[in-house]
Amino acid sequence: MSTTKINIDLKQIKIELDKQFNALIQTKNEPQEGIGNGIYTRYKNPVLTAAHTPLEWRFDFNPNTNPLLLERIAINATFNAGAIKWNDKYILVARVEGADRKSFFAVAESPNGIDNFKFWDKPCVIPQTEEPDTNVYDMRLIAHEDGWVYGIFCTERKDPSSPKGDTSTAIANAGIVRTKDLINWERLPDLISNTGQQRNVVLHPEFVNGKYAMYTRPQDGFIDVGNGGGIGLGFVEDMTNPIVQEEKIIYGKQYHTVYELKNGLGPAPIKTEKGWLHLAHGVRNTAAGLRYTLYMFMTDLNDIAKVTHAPAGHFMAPEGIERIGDVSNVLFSNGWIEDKDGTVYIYYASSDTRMHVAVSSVDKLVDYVVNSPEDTFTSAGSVNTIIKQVNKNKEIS
Ligand code: M1P
Repeated sequence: MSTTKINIDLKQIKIELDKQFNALIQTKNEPQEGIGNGIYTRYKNPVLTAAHTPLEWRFDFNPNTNPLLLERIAINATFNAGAIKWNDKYILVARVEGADRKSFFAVAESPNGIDNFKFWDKPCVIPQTEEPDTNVYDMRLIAHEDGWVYGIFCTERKDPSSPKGDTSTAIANAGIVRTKDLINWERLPDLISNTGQQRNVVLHPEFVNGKYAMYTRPQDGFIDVGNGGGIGLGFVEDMTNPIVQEEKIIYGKQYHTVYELKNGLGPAPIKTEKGWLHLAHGVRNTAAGLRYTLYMFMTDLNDIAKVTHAPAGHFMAPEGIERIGDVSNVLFSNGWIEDKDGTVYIYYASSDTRMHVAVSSVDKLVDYVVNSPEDTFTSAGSVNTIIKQVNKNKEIS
C-alpha cells in the first residue's frame, strides 16, 4: 500500500522536475534594453547555469535506490566555457563544477547561440596522462588549420614539494586534447615549458612559419604570478611532444591599468583584415579583493607578437547580478564564435558561477579596437584625451 503511494508521488515529482527543467532550457533570451555602448549587446538571461545540467546527472530516478527522490549529485556552477560553431550548432564546452569542487567539461549546444543551450547526455571523458589531473578547467577550443580541434585547458595537481600540513598549494599547467567529433578526445602530453606554472594557454589557429604558436601565461605561483605573468608567445614543433623552449611576453602586466596584477588570453584570436582580434582578462587588486574585467587588443597579421592596437581600460566589466557569485567581481571569457555574416557571440562567465552571451560584430570590434584611445597611464593624460574629443565634437556643432 505505502509503496504504491510513494511511486505515485515520485512520478509526480519527476513530472514537476521535468517541467521546471524544460521551462528553463526553453526560455527565450532577449537583448538588454537601451542603446548601450554600441559595441556589443548583452542578453538578459544567463545562457548556462548549474540548473541547466541534466536532471539525470543529479538525480537517481530508480525508486529502489532513491525512494525519496533526493538529489544525489549536486552541481555548483557552470562557467568559463570554450566555444565553437559545429555542424551549424553553437557549442559551448563548459567548466562544470560539482558540489565536490571538482570541475569537468561538458558540451552544451544551441540552435541560435543565445538561448536553448542544452547539455549533451554525458560529460566529456578526458583521458589521463601518467600523472592524473586533480582538477581540470577553462578549455579553449581551437579549430586549427591542421584539421584537428584542440582543447587546451588548465590541469591542476597538488604541489608535491609543499610542506607537510599545506593541503592547498597546487601546480597548474596546460593540458592538451584533440578531437575530430567533440566526443572522442585524444590526450596529448601536457605543455612542457621552462616556467614553473602555466594557466590561460591558447593555441593560435594557424601555423606560423610551419610551427604551432602557443599563447602562454607563465607564473611563479598558483594564484600569484610572481615575477612571471603577462601574455607570452612560444612555438611548438609537434603537438604530440609540446615543448615551448622560449616564451616572449607580448602583452605584459602594467602599473595602474586593468591588468596591473595579472592578465591572460581569452579565446583564440579572430582573424580580420586589419589584424588578429584578441579578447583577454585583466586583474587588479582592490580593497574588496581581485577584480577581473575583459579587455581587447589587436596584433599584426604578419607578426603575431606585435601588438598594434590596445584601447584603454576594460571592454566589459561585471554589472548587476554578474558582480555576485562564488568568486565575486569577476568576468572571464575563453570562448567566442564568429559567424559567416560577421556576427560575433562573446561567451563570458560572471563571478565563476554562470555563463552569459553578448553579441557584437567583427566590424564593431575592429572599429572599437582600432579607433578607441589608448591608455596614457596618467590622470592628466586621460583628461587630455577627453578634451581632444570634446574639441573635435565642437568642430561639427
Ligand atoms: O577566479 C577567477 C579566475 O581565476 C583564474 O584565472 P587567472 O589564472 O587568470 O587568475 C582561473 O582559475 C579562472 O578559472 C577563474 O575564473
